[in-house]
Amino acid sequence: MNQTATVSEQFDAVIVGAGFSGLYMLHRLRQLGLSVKVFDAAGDVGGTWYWNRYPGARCDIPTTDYAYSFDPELEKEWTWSEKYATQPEILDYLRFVADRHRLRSDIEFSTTVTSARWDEQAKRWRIATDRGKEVWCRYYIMASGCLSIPKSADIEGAGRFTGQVYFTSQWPHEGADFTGQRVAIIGTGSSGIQCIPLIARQASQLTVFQRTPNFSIPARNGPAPADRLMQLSEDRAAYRHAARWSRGGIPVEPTDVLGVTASEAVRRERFEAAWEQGELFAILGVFADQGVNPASNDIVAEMIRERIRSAVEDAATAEALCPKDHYFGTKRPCLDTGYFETYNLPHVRLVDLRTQPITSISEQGIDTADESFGFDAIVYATGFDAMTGALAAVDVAGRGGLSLAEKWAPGPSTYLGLMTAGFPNLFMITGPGSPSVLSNMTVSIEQHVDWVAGCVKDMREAGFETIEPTALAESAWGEHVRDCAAITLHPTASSWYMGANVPGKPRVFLPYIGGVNAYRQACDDVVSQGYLGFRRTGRGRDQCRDGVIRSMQPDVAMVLEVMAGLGLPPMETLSAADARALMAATTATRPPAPEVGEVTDGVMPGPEEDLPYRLYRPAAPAGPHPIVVYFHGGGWVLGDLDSDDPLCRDLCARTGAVVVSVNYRHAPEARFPAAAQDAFKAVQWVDANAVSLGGIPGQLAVAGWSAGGNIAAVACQMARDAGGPRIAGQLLICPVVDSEMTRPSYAENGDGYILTTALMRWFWDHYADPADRGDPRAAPLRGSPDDLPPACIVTAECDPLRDEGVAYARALEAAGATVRHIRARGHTHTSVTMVGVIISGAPVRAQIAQALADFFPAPIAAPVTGALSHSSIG
Ligand code: N01
Repeated sequence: MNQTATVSEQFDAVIVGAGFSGLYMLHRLRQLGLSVKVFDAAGDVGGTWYWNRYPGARCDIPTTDYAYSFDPELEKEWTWSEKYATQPEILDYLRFVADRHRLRSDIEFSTTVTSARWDEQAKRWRIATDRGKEVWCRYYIMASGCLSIPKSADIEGAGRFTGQVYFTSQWPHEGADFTGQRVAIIGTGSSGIQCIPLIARQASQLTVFQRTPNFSIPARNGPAPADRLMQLSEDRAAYRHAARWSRGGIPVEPTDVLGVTASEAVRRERFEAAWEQGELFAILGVFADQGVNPASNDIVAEMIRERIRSAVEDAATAEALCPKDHYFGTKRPCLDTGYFETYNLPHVRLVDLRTQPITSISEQGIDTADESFGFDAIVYATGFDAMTGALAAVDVAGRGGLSLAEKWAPGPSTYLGLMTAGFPNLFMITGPGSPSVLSNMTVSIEQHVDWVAGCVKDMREAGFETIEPTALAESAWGEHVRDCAAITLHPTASSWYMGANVPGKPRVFLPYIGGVNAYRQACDDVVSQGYLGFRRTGRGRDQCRDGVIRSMQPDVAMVLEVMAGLGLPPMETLSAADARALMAATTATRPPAPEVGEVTDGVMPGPEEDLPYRLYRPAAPAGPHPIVVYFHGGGWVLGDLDSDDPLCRDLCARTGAVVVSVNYRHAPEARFPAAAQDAFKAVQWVDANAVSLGGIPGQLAVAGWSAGGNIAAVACQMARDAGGPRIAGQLLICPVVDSEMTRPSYAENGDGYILTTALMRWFWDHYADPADRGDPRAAPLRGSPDDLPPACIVTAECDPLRDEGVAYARALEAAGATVRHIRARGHTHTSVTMVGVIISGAPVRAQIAQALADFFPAPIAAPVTGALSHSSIG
């Protein structure tokens, strides 16, 4: 209870913050007829643009796009003077908006919200401020910004300095005059990079203390871009619509040029164009794969480093300014005006804190390990407690007194970045788990505000008083946010996106990187599915639509979308020959597969004819090696040595085992049990010839994917029944183990995920007569599970075959076999095996490789190299 509370008022909604978010939220809620109070610690509207008044402060999204779009008249009445407007101009714009919509009357300035408590009885929030005021509200909306709580000066001795101290994030309104002064600037993020050239114009000496060099490109500021202005004047609504459904909140034509495969000329040409354009989304989109592929990223990074080296005259300073410890784009890149050239001025010096760390700040200046510097002023451009800082700055207690700070101690957890379970009716504008800082903020802000306003409207119309996400929806969204980040290079950087700039802050990737468009679609889908993932209560009603809005791995979803767009005929409508030709055509377009030590083709005797095989030998360790006999997928009809070549290489490279991929006879030319007989014969032959193949006798495992998993499982049963050979383990990736097609996974995943129910039926029809389909050599789940080798069984969440794989794992386990069951979350029947295409398959294949390696007695190397994973940077 706030003892100092003196006044208690009731509002429908309280909003914290009067920046871009808060102002528009106020406007929208007023339109709905709600009573609203906005609190802001600042003396006027503006949010981030009220506080960050340092010299050179500008937006770095073109102002044609960095503006509200909800009010077409406003757009006509306001004209930006520059491509990237200055802070004073943006602040003027926000004042103009506040005046135009008469917003100030509902805003209490110079007032900080200190606590918010949910009252379960009243179904309202009780809000306290630092002015001793207490207000009650139904909806509590944090529009407090992503970058509004400055990091404190976390450097030893910071309080001792007797000269002037400035923070870029809290710049004095009267400005600062550095004429004739010795000035230090600590920090080279966007704020530092913007103010350094301007402060250098005044100061007699400027020393920049740099901990991490940053990528920056010239902003090329000037008039607003003519092409954008023309598009806006021709069809404003269409332009804004395109922005809303773009990846970053600005209409940009995405490229499909891959850095790794583009020619040097194309690489240069694309880079030059982006460099000349001077826009963040251009330089971040030179290549389609630069955000996910280290090699492609390095092409762009190196070209930027070339520019830095040519801009800075002193070679040692240039080298110190070249970022090398993070991939380009994984820390927020900057736009600058003459930043690097500033270091050519005789009175400007760079101190590289990597080689000369600050030991402490003294009364007179800054001491490093090597030198003592005297200064008249120190400017901290050291950044913010991003994304969660302002939310956690208020003492928020939700249902049952649950503290937001405590709930989020391991890292923030939200549903859509909009709400968090346990805190009914608390909305966040651009909260963690939403695109926010990775996008054009104004577009993301409008989308959030519109969603919240729509949600409040829907609740009032339906008579609901509270809304809150379910635990399932929230945790699944968190997984989706992590899945999206995990396929990119972003988590490898020590960035503020990761919380890495604040000591002790949990390292989680805070924003949603799946794109503004994908995110907007998810929010819309939640609503169209009756507020999926939310519980809404009121007037004796309790409506809970528990569920998960996105569960598929993002790259799998992308590939499915691309494939759907190709309009290929369904396989099951083709002849076997045409289906094989289609598959071969697809195979030819795959990216390069991982290198292995040696690949040789040969033939081995089969039961009726010779069987071609391909042997993959690892580069290391030196042989002999354990051997894995591998059978490709393709429904016993399709596939060959080429179809599963990338997977075989991947298994070989990751496990350090020899992989012998066998091309068995196919249906319909050779129907059941030909494939199974070939598989068993191949296992016998490899076992008998282990030494000449470079294998270790007795260390033999079998593996297979899909129908290959079927015959691998069958070969194990046949070997058991025949008394040999001894098989050390069976790796079954999404195997066909039964002919029964009625398990729930067929109903859930029978359509839309490449392997369909119809295709599976087509496969069975080609392979086996109905009367044979219960034979354990066709449906190993029907055979005895006793005395089988240890198994690793991989099932994919979105695979019709999932449940039979689960059943086989259980059957083997029940019979006493050692079973490792790997459940590939968010994957389809085919995606785990798509080496080099589906990045999210790599961690699953790493687990598979480990399971395979574990079949063998002596530990074998399971090298995960840069080519196989991008989880590390050299
Ligand atoms: O903050 P930052 P910012 N000792 O965190 C260094 C937006 N923005 O205010 O990288 C020494 O990026 C720190 O070093 P390191 C934009 O999204 C937009 O500049 O942590 N150094 C880093 O160099 C931006 O990304 C605009 O190793 C210390 C710097 O200080 C975000 O706001 C303009 C240190 C902080 O960089 C934040 O930008 C401005 C220490 N103890 C900002 N602590 C535009 O629209 C930190 N550093 C153009």
